[in-house]
Amino acid sequence: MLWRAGRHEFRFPRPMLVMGVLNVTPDSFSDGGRFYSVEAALERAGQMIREGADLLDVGGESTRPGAAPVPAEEEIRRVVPVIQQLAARVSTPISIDTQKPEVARAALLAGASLVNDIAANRTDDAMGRVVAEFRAGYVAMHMQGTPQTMQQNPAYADVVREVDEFFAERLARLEALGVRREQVALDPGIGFGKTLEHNLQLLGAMPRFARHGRPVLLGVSRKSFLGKLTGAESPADRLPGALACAALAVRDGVQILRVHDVRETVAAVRVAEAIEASRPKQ
Ligand code: HH2
Repeated sequence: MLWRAGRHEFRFPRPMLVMGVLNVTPDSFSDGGRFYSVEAALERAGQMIREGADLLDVGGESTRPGAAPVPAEEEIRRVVPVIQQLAARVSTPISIDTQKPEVARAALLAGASLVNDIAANRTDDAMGRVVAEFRAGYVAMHMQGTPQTMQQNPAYADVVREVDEFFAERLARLEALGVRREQVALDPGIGFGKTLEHNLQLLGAMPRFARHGRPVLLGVSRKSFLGKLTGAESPADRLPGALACAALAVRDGVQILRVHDVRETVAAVRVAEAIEASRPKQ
């Protein structure tokens, strides 16, 4: 299986791709304000690359439940200088974490290679057209509702089936817009319009999503469901829970992990991969 993102390509099977989170925001739930200046963001990016990040995911708008929306001009003002500087200095593929086609376009022009879209459920086609035009990589994430409303009362008849159908529907729609399947990765969107039970059902069903023949991305890093399970109130204390998910993701054939804690995640997945490789073939 091949995943193309601009001039980059990834062939699977291969070791887990680790995507390091670079939030250039004042208010992200676990690291808001820490990497808000261009200098701090570049420093953090360099650190994540040294720790083994395969991709960098630059975001200028927090998507935590209830976060205030950011106008496109402000989001562009936050992310474009960071992406320009990064693209000039590193060969690591850069992802833009945005819901807005105009931000995606500005970021791709600045040197990003893929778009990480938490709002892939939208009904207008503008984002798909931008991705097609730039031949960018694309992460289609499932979300019920919007960050402003998503945790009010998430409800599904069968969350796994609905997410799985969403993937099939999105792949078809994107293809109709000129986005090739090989550009797309799929993400069930843990915590985006989901209760603890929904998150666990999705995590227990990860192998099912392989049927689409596309890489699957998982983002659990520091999320509140880990706090609910372990009692870890502070996001930074949720790392052990996230590492348990990372190891199981290796077993379940997940291809990409989106994480804040790159060094620890890389170590955990390398151990899990070594064990997986030594498993007797059935
Ligand atoms: N989670 C967050 C943001 N973007 N993108 C994908 N594809 N999958 C995810 O699970 C995902 C995501 C939330 O985490 P974070 O960026 O740390 O927080 P915030 O949205 O508050 O900036």
